[in-house]
Amino acid sequence: MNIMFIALQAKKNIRIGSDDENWNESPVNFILLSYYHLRSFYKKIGKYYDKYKWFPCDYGWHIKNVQGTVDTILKNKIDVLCFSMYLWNSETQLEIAKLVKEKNPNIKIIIGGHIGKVTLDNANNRYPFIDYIIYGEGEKAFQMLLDSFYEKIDEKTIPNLLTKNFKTNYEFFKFEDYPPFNPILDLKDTFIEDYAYWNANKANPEKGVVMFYNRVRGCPYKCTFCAWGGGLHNKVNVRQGDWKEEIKFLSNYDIILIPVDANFGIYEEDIEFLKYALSLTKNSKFRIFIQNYTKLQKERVFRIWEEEYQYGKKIFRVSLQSMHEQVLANIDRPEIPWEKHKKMLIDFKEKHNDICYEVEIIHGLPGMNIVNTMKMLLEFADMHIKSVLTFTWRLLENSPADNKSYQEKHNLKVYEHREIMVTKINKNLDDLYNDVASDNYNVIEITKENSIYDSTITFNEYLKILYLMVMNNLILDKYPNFGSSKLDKFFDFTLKYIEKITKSQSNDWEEKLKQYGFIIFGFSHNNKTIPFDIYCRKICKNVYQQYFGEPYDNN
Ligand code: B12
Ligand code: SF4
Repeated sequence: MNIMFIALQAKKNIRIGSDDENWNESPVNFILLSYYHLRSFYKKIGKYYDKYKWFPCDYGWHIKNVQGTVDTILKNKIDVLCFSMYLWNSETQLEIAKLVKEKNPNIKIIIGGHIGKVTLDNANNRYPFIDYIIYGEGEKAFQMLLDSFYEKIDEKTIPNLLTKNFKTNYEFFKFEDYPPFNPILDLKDTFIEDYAYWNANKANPEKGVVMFYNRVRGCPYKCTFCAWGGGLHNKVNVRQGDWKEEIKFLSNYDIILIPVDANFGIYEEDIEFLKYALSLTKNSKFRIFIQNYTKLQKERVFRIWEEEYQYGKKIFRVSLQSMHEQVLANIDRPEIPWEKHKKMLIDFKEKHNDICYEVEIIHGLPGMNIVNTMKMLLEFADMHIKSVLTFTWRLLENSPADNKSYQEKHNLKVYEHREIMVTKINKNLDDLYNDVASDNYNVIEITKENSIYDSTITFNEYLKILYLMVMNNLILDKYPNFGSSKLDKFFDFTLKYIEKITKSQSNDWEEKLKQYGFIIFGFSHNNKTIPFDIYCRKICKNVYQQYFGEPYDNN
C-alpha cells in the first residue's frame, strides 16, 4: 500500500504587529516531527513495514491552493493518507481530505495530532470523509492500525481511536514500554533523500531548514491557556533513544535544530544534550536553537544561557506571559517572583553587555488592562528588552480555559475571528465578510480562529493595548535605550491619537460580531483587504511621525 503524510506548516507568524507590508509569505522551512516519530516507531514495532511504500511527507511549503495537493495525492495513488492536525492547518487539511475522499472513496484517511474535543464530538457528523481519528500520542494506535490493514484485528482493541462506529479509551504512551527508537537515525536513508529535496525546494531560499526535535515529551504544569499533551495529561515522558548518535548524525547537515520540549532544562541531562550539540562544530551550518526553557529552575536556565552565549547566541527568549503576579495566578502559571527574576535578567545583561531579551506576552489574560500593561512595558523599557512578542490569546480546545466555569470566574469572553494569512486580498472588507459568511473563500488565505479575553475590558481597551504593544516595539527597534520616562510620555500621546481610531474599530467589531458571528482581522485599503497587523503598524508609524516630526522609516 502507498502511504503519505501531510503536516502543513504555519504560514504566517500570528504575533501582533510583527509583519510589515512586504513580509515574505513563505517565511520559513519548517519540518514537523510527527511523520518521523510515527514512521520510525512503526519500523521498529510494526509487522508490515516493508509492505508500505512511504511517500515523502508534504509540509506545505509551496501550497497555494488545496487542489494542487489533492491532485498529487490522487496521482500517487495513495492508499493510506495521514494528516497531522494543528490549530494552523486543520481547516485546510480537512478540506484536502474531503476532496480526496470524493475522488477516491477507497482511500483510508487517518487524522491525528492536536484534535480538540469539539472535533472529536462532532467528527462523525461533520467529517464523514475521515475513517480514523487518533487522538493523543499516536504511536501505538498508528502501529496497530497499520498492522490491521494487512491482518484482521479487532479495531476496538486499538487505544485513542475514534471511528464512525465507536470510540476507544485514551491510553498514555510510555516510551519505556517499548524498545528505544530514534526518529531520524532509524530512518537515515529517508532523511538523506528528504534533505536533498528540502534544500532543492525551499519555501524561503534565504533561510535554512528548521527541524524540530523532541526528547522530553509533555509538561508537568497546567497553564490555563495551554494544551500541551493535547490537554489530556500533565505527565512527562523521556524518549529512550540514542540522542547522542542522532544529534551527531544531524550535525553533518545544514539544519537549524529547535528542541520542542516544553521545559528545556527541567532535567540536568538537558544541559548535557545542549553541550554535546554545541560541541559538534565541524559543520558551521548545523545550529541548535532553544526557545522553551524550564519555568522554575531559573539557575539552570541561566547556566544554559551561558552555554548558548559562549556559542554566539545574543537574543534570549523569556516566556513570561505577564509580569503581574495576579495575572500569573489567574492562569496557573508556574513562575518565580518577578523581582527575583528581573534581578537575574539584569545581572546576566551586566555580565554580557552585548545580549538582549525578547519577552513573550499573551494579550487578553484575566486581570490584564491598559494600566498594568503600560506599567509592564515601562518596566521592560529600562531592562534592555529588545521586543515584546505579543500574541492574542487563542482559545485552545481542551486547555483548562476551555471550560465554562473557568471562563465565568474570570469574566472571559470567546469570539470567533478570521486571520488573513497573505499580504493582501483583492477584495474590500465588506465583500470578504459576505464571502466568508457563505463559505466561499480560500482556507489557505483566511483561517478561522477562536480568541478569548477578559471582558472586564471593552473591545476599545483591548485594541488600545494592541496598539501600545506595537508602538512599544517600533520604538524599541529604533531606540533600544529610549527609557521609561520618555516612553511614558509617548504612550500618553499615542493613547490620545488612537482614541478615535480604536473607538470606530471597536464599534465595527461589535457590529460585525452581531451581524456575522465573527470578526475579520483586516482593513480595506484601495479596494483590497490587508491584515490587521499591517494596518496597525501603519497607524503606529503615523503616530510616530506626528510625535517626532519625521517618518518612522527614515533610516
Ligand atoms: C513546532 C510547534 C510550533 C511551530 C510551528 C511549526 C510549523 N510547522 O508551522 C511554531 C513555533 C511556529 C508554532 C506556532 C504556534 N503554535 Co505551536 N507548537 C509546536 C510544538 C512545540 C511542537 C510540535 C511537534 O512537532 N511535536 C512533537 C511531535 C512528535 O508530537 P506531536 O506533533 O504532538 O505528534 C504526536 C501526536 O500529536 C500524534 N500525531 C501527530 N500527527 C499525527 C498524525 C497521525 C496520522 C497520527 C496517527 C498521529 C499523529 O502522534 C505524534 C506522536 O505521539 C507543539 C507542542 C508539542 N511539543 O507538541 C506546539 C503546539 C502544536 N502549538 C500550539 C500553538 C497554540 C501554537 C500557536 C497558536 C501559538 C501562538 N499563540 O502563536 C502558534 C500558531 C502559529 C500560527 N501561525 O497559527 C499548540 C497547538 C494546539 C492545537 N490545537 O493545535 C501546541 C500543542 C502547544 C500548546 N501550547 O499547547 N508551533
Ligand atoms: S505553557 Fe509551557 S509550562 Fe505552561 S503548561 Fe504549557 S507547556 Fe507547560
